[in-house]
Amino acid sequence: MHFIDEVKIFLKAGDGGPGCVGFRREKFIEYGGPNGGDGGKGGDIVLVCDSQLNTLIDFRYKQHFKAQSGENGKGQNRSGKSGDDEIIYVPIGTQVFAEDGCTLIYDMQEDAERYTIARGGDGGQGNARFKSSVNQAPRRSTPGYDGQELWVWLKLKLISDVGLIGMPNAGKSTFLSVCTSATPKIADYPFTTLKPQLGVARIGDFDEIVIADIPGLIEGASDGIGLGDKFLRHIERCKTLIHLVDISAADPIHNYYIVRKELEQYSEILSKKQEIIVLNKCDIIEDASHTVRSFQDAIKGSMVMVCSAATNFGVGSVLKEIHKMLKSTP
Ligand SMILES: Nc1nc2c(ncn2[C@@H]2O[C@H](COP(=O)(O)OP(=O)(O)OP(=O)(O)O)[C@@H](O)[C@H]2O)c(=O)[nH]1
Ligand SMILES: [Mg+2]
Repeated sequence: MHFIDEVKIFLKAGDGGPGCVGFRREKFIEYGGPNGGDGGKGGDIVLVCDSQLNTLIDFRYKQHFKAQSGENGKGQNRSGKSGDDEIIYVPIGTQVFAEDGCTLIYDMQEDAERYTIARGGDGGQGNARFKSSVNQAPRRSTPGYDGQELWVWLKLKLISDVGLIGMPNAGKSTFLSVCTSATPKIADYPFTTLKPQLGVARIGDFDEIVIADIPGLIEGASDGIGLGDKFLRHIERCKTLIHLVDISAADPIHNYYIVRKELEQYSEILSKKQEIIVLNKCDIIEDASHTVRSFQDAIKGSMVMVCSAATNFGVGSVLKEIHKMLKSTP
């Protein structure tokens, strides 16, 4: 599933430090010559690809980036220190566009790839540079040059890792809302979700899983009943599926097979994807273990788990299992 994640950020490279006006002042040395050093160069702004990142979500909190300016030149012909570069880490596949949003500046494609997007200004010249045969004591220096500043768009096509499938009202959107910061519409009637929605679940400090919530499937979806099965194309490229089943329904196993049948009719690729069956709404029923066992007996080869998305019970364990599954899927 492709979703565009995009942010507009402001970049300001460091200004160059000004050159210095200075003269050699030592005992017994009259008319010591000019010795003002050059200013340091301003830091660049550098984009670096990081394969650990999946989204541009961090840019929600920080949109302005500024590199350090160069230091002033100093006496005794000492140059000012250059400013540090500002490094901005972006996920692989991030495209950098100019402020107009459509002129492509650069495409970040490989891990650890670097691209200098804004150059720091050069430092100014100290007065030692202006010494000549006719002017032995110049009082002239130049200021540093300004660092480049610009607005750019970063755009990323997201591909979800996990697709959430199930009948309407199974609790797919509720599940997405508790494990990610997405805020899908949730309501107690079928077809609340009308178009796909993505969320990003954080696993530990470093890993992220992109989950796609799509409208529910009912019997005959492949013939266009309900909202049809056209949304399934959005999860065709997911690595794995979470199949949510409402455990409180009259016949959960039958409901499971209805959705499976629609998947199989839609495409072989989709029907062969690894899935975890998650029996949701376990808070409503007395004893879930009986239903779990009958699922395990009826459906071989898929993992069966229990959760209550509404109370956030078991959701963490489902995420852990799906994370493990993703790690082992090439
Ligand atoms: N008791 C209980 N209710 C739940 C649970 N999860 C979801 N619900 C309720 O079930 C109803 C449907 O939830 P949604 O998340 O909208 O279901 P959905 O699968 O996204 O439905 P569609 O978008 O229509 O396909 C809502 O009223 C939720 O509050 C749960 O674990 N326990
Ligand atoms: Mg929904």
